[in-house]
Amino acid sequence: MPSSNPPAPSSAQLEEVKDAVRALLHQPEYDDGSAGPVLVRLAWHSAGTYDAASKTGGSNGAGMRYEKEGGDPANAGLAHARAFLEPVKEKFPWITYADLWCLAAVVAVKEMGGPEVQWQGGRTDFTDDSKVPPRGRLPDAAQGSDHLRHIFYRMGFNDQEIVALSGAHNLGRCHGDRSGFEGKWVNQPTRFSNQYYRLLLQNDWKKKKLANGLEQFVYVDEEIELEEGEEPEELMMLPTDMSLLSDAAFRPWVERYAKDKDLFFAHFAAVFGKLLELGLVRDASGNIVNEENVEGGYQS
Ligand code: HIF
Repeated sequence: MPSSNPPAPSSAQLEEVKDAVRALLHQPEYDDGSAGPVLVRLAWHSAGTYDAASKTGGSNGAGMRYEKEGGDPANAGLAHARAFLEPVKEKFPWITYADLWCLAAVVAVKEMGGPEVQWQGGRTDFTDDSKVPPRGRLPDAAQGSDHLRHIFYRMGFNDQEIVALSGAHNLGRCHGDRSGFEGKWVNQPTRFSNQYYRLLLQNDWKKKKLANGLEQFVYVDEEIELEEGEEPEELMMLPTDMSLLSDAAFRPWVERYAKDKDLFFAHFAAVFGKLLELGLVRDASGNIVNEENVEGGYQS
C-alpha cells in the first residue's frame, strides 16, 4: 500500500457519512417515499458478481460507474441509487464509492427497522474498467431453485443463507421499466420485517402473464384497510421467490423465518454482512490488499 494513502477514517468521520445517508433516505417524490430499497439493491448488485472459484467480482472497485457493469440490463435502475449518494460522495470525498455503496445499504436496512449489519471499510475504487466482472453473474428472476443455487453457491452461500438473504425482498418493488416485473412484495415496502416469508406461506399466489411476456405471481390482499376510493393493491412474487416454497431444502427456512422474526434478523444481519465482504482480501490490519488501477485504501 503506498504511504500516500490516508489514514483510516475515525468513527466520528464515519458517523458523519452515515448521518448524511440517513438524511437522504426520505424521498417523498420517489417510489414509496424512500431511497432505502434501491440503495440495498445497489450494494447487493455491487457484491453479487463475486465468483469464488476465480476470486473475481465482489464489492470492491465500484465497477458500476463504468458502462461495462453499470449498463448491464441486470443493473437497470441502479443509476437512481448512485445519484442519491452522489452529494454524500461530494461532501466526503475521502470515502470510496465502493465503501459508500455498502455503507449506505447498512444504514438503510437499520433505518427501515432492520438489524445492525456489521460493516468494515477500506474498499478501493477501480480507476478503469479493466477489472470489472463480466455481465451475466446476477440472478435471473424468471428461473427457479436450481438457478438460485448455481448463482449463490458460486458466491459461497448455502441454502439457509439463500433463504435468509431473500428476506430483503420485504423492501422495495419491481419496476416495469427496469426488470420488466411489476409491483411490491409486501404492503409496507419501506419497513424491514419478516412479512415476506409470512405472505409467501399464507397466500394463494396466482400466476400472471404480463404484457411483456414475463410471468410473475400475484395476490390481492382483501384484508388491508383501504381509504375511500382506493383500489386494493396486488402484491407480487417473482418465480425465484416462489421457488423457495417448492424446494424441499429452502422451505423449512421460509417456515422458520416466518415464525421467528428475531432469528431472521440475526441470520439476515450475518449473511448480508458476508455478502458485502465478498471479493475483499484483507491484510491483518483490515486493509484491502489490492493491485494496480485503484483509488482509495488506507495506510497500513
Ligand atoms: Fe432483488 N430484485 N433479487 N434482491 N431486490 C429486485 C428488486 C430488489 C432478484 C430479482 C430482483 C436479492 C435477490 C434477488 C432487492 C434486494 C435483493 C427486482 C426488481 C428483481 C427482478 C428490480 C426493478 O424492477 O426495479 C433475484 C432473482 C434475486 C435472487 C433471489 C437479495 C436477496 C433478496 C440478494 C437482495 O438483497 C431490493 C431491495 C429490491 C428493490 C429495489 C427497488 O428499487 O425498490
